[in-house]
Formats: sequence, C-alpha cells, structure tokens
Amino acid sequence: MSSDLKSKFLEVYETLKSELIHDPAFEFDDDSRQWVERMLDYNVPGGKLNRGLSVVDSYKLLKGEEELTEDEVFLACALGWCIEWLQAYFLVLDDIMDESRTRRGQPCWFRLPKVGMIAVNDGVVLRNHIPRILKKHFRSKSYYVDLLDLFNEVEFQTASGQMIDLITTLVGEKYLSKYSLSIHRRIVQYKTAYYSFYIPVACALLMFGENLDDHVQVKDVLVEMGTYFQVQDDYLDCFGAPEVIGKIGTDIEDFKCSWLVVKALELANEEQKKLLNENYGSKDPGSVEKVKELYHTLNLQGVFEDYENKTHEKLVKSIETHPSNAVQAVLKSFLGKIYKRQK
Ligand code: GPP
Ligand code: MG
Ligand code: MG
Ligand code: MG
Repeated sequence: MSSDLKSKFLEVYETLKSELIHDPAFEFDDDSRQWVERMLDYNVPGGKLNRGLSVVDSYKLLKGEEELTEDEVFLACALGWCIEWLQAYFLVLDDIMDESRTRRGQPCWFRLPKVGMIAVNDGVVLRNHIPRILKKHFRSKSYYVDLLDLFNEVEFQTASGQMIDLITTLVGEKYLSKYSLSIHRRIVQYKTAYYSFYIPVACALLMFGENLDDHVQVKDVLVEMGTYFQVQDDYLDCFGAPEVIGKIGTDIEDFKCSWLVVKALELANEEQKKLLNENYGSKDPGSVEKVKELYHTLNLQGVFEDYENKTHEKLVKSIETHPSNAVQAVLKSFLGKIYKRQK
C-alpha cells in the first residue's frame, strides 16, 4: 500500500466527516456538531485501516493495468470508510459489552468521563452514518441497492455472531464442557469474518460491476481467512503485547469461548481441567494468572504456531484453485497482510 494512497484515503475521511457534520437532515448547533466530530475522530480513523484500504486495493487489482480515475479512487475510498465506520460502531459497543479498558492505545470511548453510556447512542449514530454516506455518493449507481443489502446482511451476521459470543458466557451457566472448536467456529465466523474479510472484497466486486452470487468461492475463502484472523485475535488477547495490539485482553475474565480455552480443554489432563474450571471467567488477577500459566504449560504458543502455518498453507492452496488471476491476487494480498501479524 503506497503512502500516497493512504494519504488520499485519509483525505476522503475529512471530506466524509465534513459532509456528515453538515448533514442538512439535522439542524446541528455548535455543541452537537462538535460532539459528532470528536466522536468520529476518536473512534473511526485510529485503527490499522486494513479493512478500508482493502477495498481500494482490491478494486485496483480487479481493474488490472488500467489506471483508476479520480472519481473511482474517491468512491472506493468512500466504501472503504463505510467499513471503517461499521467497525467503529461495532467496537464502541463491543467494548461496553466486554467491559474492556483500552482500544487502539487509548481508553475505550465509553470510559471517558464525559461519555459513559452516551457511547451507546454514539454507536447508533455511527451505524446510521453508513447509509447517509451511501445515499450521498452511490444513490445513482446501478449497484446501490446491492450495496445497501450487503451492509444490512453483514450487520445481521455480525450481530448474530456477537449474540452467541455473549450468551455462551451467561452467568449461572459457566461450565467449560460446553465449549468446543465447532462452537468457537460458529461464533467467529459470524462475529468477525463477514465484516472483516468478506465485505471489503464484496464492495470492490460490486463497484466493478460483478454479481455477488457469482462469487461464492471467493466468499468461502474469505470466511476461512476471517476465521483464522479471529483465532489470531484470541491468541493475541492473551499472548500479544498490549502496547502493540493497543488493547488489554479480557477473554479470560469474560469467560469467552476463545480458541485458547478450547485448545486448553482439548490438551488438559483432569487436574488441569479442574484448575481451568475453578479459575476461568474470574476477574481476580490471581485466577487470571493461573489460567495464563496453564496456557504456557500446555505450550499453546507452539500449538498456535502450528495452526497458523497449516492454515496459511491450506488457504494458499485453496486460493490457487481460483480461475481468475486478478481474484487470486486480491485474496493473496489479503492473506499477506495478516499472516503472522503481531497486532
Ligand atoms: C470481535 O470480537 C467482534 C466484534 C468487534 C463484533 C462486535 C459486534 C457487535 C454487533 C457489537 P472481540 O471482542 O474479540 O474483539 P476485540 O478483541 O477487538 O475486543
Ligand atoms: Mg471485545
Ligand atoms: Mg467481544
Ligand atoms: Mg478479542
């Protein structure tokens, strides 16, 4: 990704933000305008921007040799930002639900004293900005309806995944024996893969004039990649450096059906299972430490490394069966961005 493209992408953010805080559908006053601007600057542009930039990247690869017009660059960036908005909306709410402390190296938005539960409404506002951006810039396009439908479908999938992520942790039903790789897979496929991997490529395909029904194989590979991405997220929650990943893990405290606990359950002897049952899902730092020690004893770092290598190999193989070189390039570029990621 050229730094040129990244600065262009950030320029488009300023344009979209300015349009949103001058949206004629609402009579902004100074306070409300300032609130939205601060809220957007705090929550939308501060991440890795991988999802957003991937739309531009993918569209370029689909076009091949042909140079993008100024207009195409703007539209691809705008779609990329819609995904970043979607991500900001999910993260603002996810951090409340997961009782997280930090995100992207700063306190979670709802942790700011002036914000608190206003963050819930900010999430709703972020979510509503997406159709406003789409209406302003894509209303006259032949693929407008498909875009709206895509964002709606993916939001539904993500919210459903988030729901199963949350209800598996319900107090009073905290027994680990219900956790398995197949439950984990279902959760992460829905809560992460569609909005992180499928939607950027689907946006590029729609803009390129393709019919998404013709790209089921692409979707399947991207969902596999998204699942791998969330396994990495689960791994980094415990083994990542908070300064690098920008957030402090909460999966053990939250009794999450994380890939790590599923693997630990597979490998543990009876005594170790007992330790897990007694300490997993507790907010007590001593209990959390005991779980982490067990993860080390079971060499989950090695188990993860092995999983990562095998998954990478499998993904490359399945990408290489795709008939189009341009599509292969899109998928490989995606995989390259996340393979062995540290954040
Ligand atoms: C990532 O889970 C999943 C999401 C951010 C989707 C949230 C969906 C909603 C409908 C709110 P995670 O909790 O493991 O992410 P992180 O580790 O970044 O907190
Ligand atoms: Mg979370
Ligand atoms: Mg979560
Ligand atoms: Mg996580």
